Amino acid sequence: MNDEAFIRRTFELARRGLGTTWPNPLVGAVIVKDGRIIAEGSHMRPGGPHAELAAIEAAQESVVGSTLYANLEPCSHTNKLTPPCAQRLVKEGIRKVVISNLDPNPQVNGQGIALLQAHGIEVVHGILAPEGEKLNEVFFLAQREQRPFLHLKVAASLDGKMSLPSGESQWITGPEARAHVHELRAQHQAILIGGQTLRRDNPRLTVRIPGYTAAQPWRVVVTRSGGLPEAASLFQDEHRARTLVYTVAPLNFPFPETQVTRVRNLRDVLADLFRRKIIYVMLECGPALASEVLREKLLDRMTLFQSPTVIGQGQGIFNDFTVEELSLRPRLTDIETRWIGGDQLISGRVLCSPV
Ligand code: AOF
Ligand code: ZN
Repeated sequence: MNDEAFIRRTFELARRGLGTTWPNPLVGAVIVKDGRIIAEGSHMRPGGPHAELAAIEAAQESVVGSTLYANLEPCSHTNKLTPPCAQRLVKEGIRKVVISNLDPNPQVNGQGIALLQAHGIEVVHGILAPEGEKLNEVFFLAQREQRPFLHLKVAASLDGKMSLPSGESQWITGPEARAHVHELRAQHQAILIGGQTLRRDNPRLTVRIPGYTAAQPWRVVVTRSGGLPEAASLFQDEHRARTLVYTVAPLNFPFPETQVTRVRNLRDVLADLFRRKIIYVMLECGPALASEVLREKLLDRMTLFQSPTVIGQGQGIFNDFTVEELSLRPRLTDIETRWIGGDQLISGRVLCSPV
């Protein structure tokens, strides 16, 4: 096996933590001696062992003189939950470290590598770097922009409609696509909707997968008017302490468990979520909020479940969004498509720069 193959293995190991590592990155590590893997590790949860440490602890033989592969630069900062990895690798007598990406966390960002090199460890970086970036697109964006990554999920018809003019939208896509939404919810830290969707659909926004025991995502409601129905499931069900409300207008809310925060705009909402270490948010909102997020150039990924049916008059996904000229229209890049039951999944990164 060569460097790329070992780094690919670290990607697989990293993915084991998908949904449970936030706000930490997805990291996998393998330790290689005489060309064969002697130990593997994954980072699984914040506060838990980093991937490098998990691999060291899994080793059944001495790691002295071996090569450690990891998709992310080993950390070197000390003001945090767990001990730094770079110092540990030095102590363990690792001879060489091969990684995919630098850690964009300003407290690491090259310093992990510098520490290793200062102790005579050979470091190679940049192996499969674009794939590594994609794997950690959420963590990297959050670190660079200091805000959560926003992922819009929508179900729509061939003609891009989410509902009839009456608001009826249950169900545009089939049962397989709807089940897949629960898999997506489980990967995110929070599901965000607007007041309009709350009033119209009274959604639960929970993960409903048989045997699912991990934490439920936060449910986030953003409202301008403050007019929210108190009987809504989000304020009444057993997860009501996991509901956050952001309101522009003053709001007197009778539920002590639901945290209400006054904001001026969407940026304030994102700043507060980020302060709470919420970095991966799925939007299950309607056209008004989806359009605002797009206008503000804050949409990072969009996943569309497109049903091969026609709705005609109805609510378009981005009804309140206007482009001045075609060359300025937002578009998806790095697209993945596949069929989920009778609906097509189309997912990609959102680009708002001119064509
Ligand atoms: C690594 N390996 O497996 C991870 C790293 O709060 P802590 O102690 O878990 O530290 C979190 C920071 O460490 C996180 O922001 C990121 O910069 C880095 N994550 N680094 O060497 C790992 N998960
Ligand atoms: Zn670390």
